[in-house]
Amino acid sequence: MKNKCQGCGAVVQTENKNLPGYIRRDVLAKQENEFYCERCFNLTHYNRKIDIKIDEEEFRKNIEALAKRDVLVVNIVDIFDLEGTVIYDLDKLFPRNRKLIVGNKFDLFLDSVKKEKVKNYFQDYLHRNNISFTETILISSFKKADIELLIEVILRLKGKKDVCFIGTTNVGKSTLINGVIRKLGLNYQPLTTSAAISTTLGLVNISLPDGSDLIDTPGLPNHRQANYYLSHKHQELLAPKKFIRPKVYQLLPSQTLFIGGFCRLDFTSGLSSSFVVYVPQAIKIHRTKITNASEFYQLHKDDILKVPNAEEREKLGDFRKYHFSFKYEKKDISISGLGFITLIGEGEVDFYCFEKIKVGFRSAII
Ligand SMILES: Nc1nc2c(ncn2[C@@H]2O[C@H](COP(=O)(O)OP(=O)(O)O)[C@@H](O)[C@H]2O)c(=O)[nH]1
Ligand SMILES: [Mg+2]
Repeated sequence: MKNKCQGCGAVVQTENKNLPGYIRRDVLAKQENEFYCERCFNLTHYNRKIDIKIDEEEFRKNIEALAKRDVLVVNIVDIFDLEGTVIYDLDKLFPRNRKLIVGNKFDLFLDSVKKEKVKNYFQDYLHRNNISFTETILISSFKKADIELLIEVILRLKGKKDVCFIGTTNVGKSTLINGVIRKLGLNYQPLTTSAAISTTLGLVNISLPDGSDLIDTPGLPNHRQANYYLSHKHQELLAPKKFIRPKVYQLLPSQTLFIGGFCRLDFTSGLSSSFVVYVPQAIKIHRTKITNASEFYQLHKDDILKVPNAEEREKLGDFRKYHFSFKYEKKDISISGLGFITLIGEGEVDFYCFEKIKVGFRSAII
């Protein structure tokens, strides 16, 4: 009998409910080959979550073991949160391996967005950050044709080697592996996936038809992504299952936009400009005057803005202030785990966001 949970890869144990891999002794006795731990069962059937965070050391340990082997590395990133999910020391972690870097969740962009353009941006970003790769692709876990493309590229690059999927938490590694299992008709139960972070807890091995292994790994904990600090319910709000509809605001200097209770954008000077907000539907966007903004936040952070709540704000730390200028060229302010705001026009912006969340300023991705 196997000794690992098929859903999350945790080594099974019958002693402590609050540790990874727990399963009741009597339930375990009835299992044959593949089984799920209690946490995976609850997560899959009742969407009930037991919070277990794996630490970075655990991630590094898995990676070191894999790096010693001659595996094809498939690094999944979330193309909607590129800056927040790229692994900047990928080359150091895998100095010798071939690397396929996959931009997942492309479905979050509208259909009208040109894949080629985003792909160029993606590759350019990797080059600028000195991250080497054998190939890149842009896909969505939810599109059959994309899973076929992913399989085709992996088979072409892997030769006889094993393949491991790595990435930060929540980029869709396990969802993609489930797509591969389904598409190839492999005899495995699906891995556990969820909007909660740290769903996968150990290595999961899937045998491919040629006898090599496909390995799922726990994600690298992402301390600079908003969802790391949120409740399970709010993590779900930030994991949309289909495209994000942009919301356009035409602002005059002296106006403010709140992006939920996460960020505040003060348009301090310039010409009337467009601010296009790409964040999940459930996040409330509110426009007001700069002169009213502080008072508005104090009064309405819990009823109108709502997310994050008081407990989450505590974890997210203080607001940090940024200053951005834009003119001629379209720019994005990216907010890791939330989305981005495209600035079109001319002006100066003071931007506030919780210090723990990674904020970037870039040429517009679309
Ligand atoms: N919109 C969108 N969501 C995805 C995609 N792939 C995965 N997800 C969602 O992202 C969350 C994390 O997925 P999971 O496979 O558990 O990520 P892992 O931590 O990398 O294994 C889940 O809510 C998935 O449904 C995708 O291609 N598009
Ligand atoms: Mg996973």
